[in-house]
Order: sequence, then C-alpha cells, then structure tokens
Amino acid sequence: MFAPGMDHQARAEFIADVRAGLGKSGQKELPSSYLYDEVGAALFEAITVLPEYGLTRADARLLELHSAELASKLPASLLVGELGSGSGKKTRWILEALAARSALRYYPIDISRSALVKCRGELGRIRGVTMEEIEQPYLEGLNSAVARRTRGQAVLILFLGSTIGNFEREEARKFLQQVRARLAQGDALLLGTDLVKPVDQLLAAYNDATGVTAAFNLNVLARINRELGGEFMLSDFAHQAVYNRGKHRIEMYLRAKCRQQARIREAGLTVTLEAGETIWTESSHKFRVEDVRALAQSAGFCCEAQWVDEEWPFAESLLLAVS
Ligand code: AVI
Repeated sequence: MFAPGMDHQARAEFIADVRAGLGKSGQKELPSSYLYDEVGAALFEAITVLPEYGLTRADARLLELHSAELASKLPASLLVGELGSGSGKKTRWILEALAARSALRYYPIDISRSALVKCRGELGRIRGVTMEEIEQPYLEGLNSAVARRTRGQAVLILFLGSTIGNFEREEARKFLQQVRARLAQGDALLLGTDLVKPVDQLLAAYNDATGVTAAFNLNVLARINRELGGEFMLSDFAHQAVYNRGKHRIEMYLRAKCRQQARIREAGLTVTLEAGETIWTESSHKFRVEDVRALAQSAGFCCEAQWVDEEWPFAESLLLAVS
C-alpha cells in the first residue's frame, strides 16, 4: 500500500534505504526520517508534551521570552523561511514579533503535505503575515523561498526544535554549509539546539514512563509492515535508548527479544535478527553552547546572539551569514 502523499521516487528511496539498512551484516539501521509518517508525527507531537521531555517547552519558552529582542536585531524588510513546518506557539512568537514592525512573508518548507496543512491551520491567520507553503525537501525548498526575495530584502531561516541534532555531526556541518551557500551575506539563521545535560534527565526523556517514545520508535517497523508488506512482529522488539557519553548523544535502537526472521515483500528482503541484535533508528546529539558557535563558524556563519534556557538546557542561536 502506498503511504498517502508518498510519490514513486520517495517510495523507491524508502525501499532502497530499508534494503541497505536492514540487509547489513553489522549494525542494522534505518534512517530516522522514516520515523515520521502520519502515525509517527502524531506520536512525536505526544512526546513534546510528556513531562519527561522538556526540549520543546524550552524551545518555546526561549522564543516567547526573546522574540522581541531577536526582531530588534534583524532588518525590517524580511522574508522568513522555516525548515520543517512550524507549528503552534514557538513559530507564532517569532512571526508576531517580526510582523509588529513590518509586514512579512512566511514560507514553511516541508515534504509532508499534511504537516503543511496543519501549519496553515495554526499560523495562517497572523496579522501582517502572508504565508505560502513550500512542499519540497529542505534545500530545494530553501532555493524556492530565497528566489522569492524582493530587492533589498533580507532572509531569516528558522531551524528549530534541535532537528539539527538528528544529523551526524559531520552531516550537520555540511548541511549548514549548504544552507549558507543559498544565503547572502547578512541573512540570518535561527538555530535551536538541545544542550548537554545530566544523563539521568536525558535517559528519562527518551525512555518515558508512558511508553510514547517506545511506540514512536516501534512505529517504524509498523510502517514497513503497512507500506512495504513487512512481517515484523512488533511484540518481539523492545525500545532501547542509551546515552553515548563519548559522542554526547542519545541513541535509539529496536532490540530483538528473540532470534527471528521477517520478510519484507516489497523490498524482496528477508531480515534475520539474532536475540539481542539491534536496529539503530535515531541519534539525538546534544551540544555545548561553544560547540554551536564553532559549528556555525565552520559553516560560514557568526553567532550574533545566543539565548539559553536554564530549566531545560537548550540554546537558541542567531547566526549571521558572513563571507
Ligand atoms: C525531532 N527531534 C529533535 C527529536 C529528538 O529529541 O531528537 C526526536 C525524538 N526522538 C525521540 N524523542 C524525540
């Protein structure tokens, strides 16, 4: 069955990634982007309100407190693009603060049509803000947004929620370089990053008592069953989230509780897992504030301002494109 909104190319990529990741003889893996089908996106929304998971609340708190100051640091004539469709409070704080100075155009960029529809519902009626959805991958969408810049206008790109933390460190640097390459000097990027914090706090956030994160993780196998004719028995897998101290990141796995085989019809693959063998499904990197500044610098940005939440260490960094 086709996932709603998944075109032929996206489906072919899904099959190729499943084959490559689950066909490996060493550590099996699935790219974390496949956690977010419609069910996964709804489960992630639920994660953001869990008492153990303070990340999203910290992000929103910082933007509520500092959006006016952020606006004061940016030119009045501004085009705003967001990587990922902004939802709810956090993007609203920024758009309202910016539009209080002068009207602006806002371009949420997302490959998920349903996420964009939701975004319109939440942010489509802010006074002084004209919104136009861009249904494309991040970098293509960024090209489309920047192409709409009018003479003398600056660009502000939002990349919130520590999504950058789900990239491998080197991939994150390359991605920010690619963003920088699409911007002009003086354009800005607002980057949200989750910070290093006590390990117990992190482990609780990714092993919540209600089991929502476990369901979010397991859903990737359910998705393979639904969309690719997979035969995984979900009850034979356990969610596992561990902290890698050397790499400052949470790693999420699905651990096989027993030896098993699962056929995935559409991928022409039979996956064999030994008892205790794992599938790596996500990394969530944590940063120190100085790491963010160094990362920014290596990608062609300078850090103009940084705001940190003390309750749940999280940073919002305003980065300016430099030559
Ligand atoms: C979207 N991203 C920043 C989340 C994170 O914390 O890495 C995804 C997530 N995975 C498990 N819980 C939340």
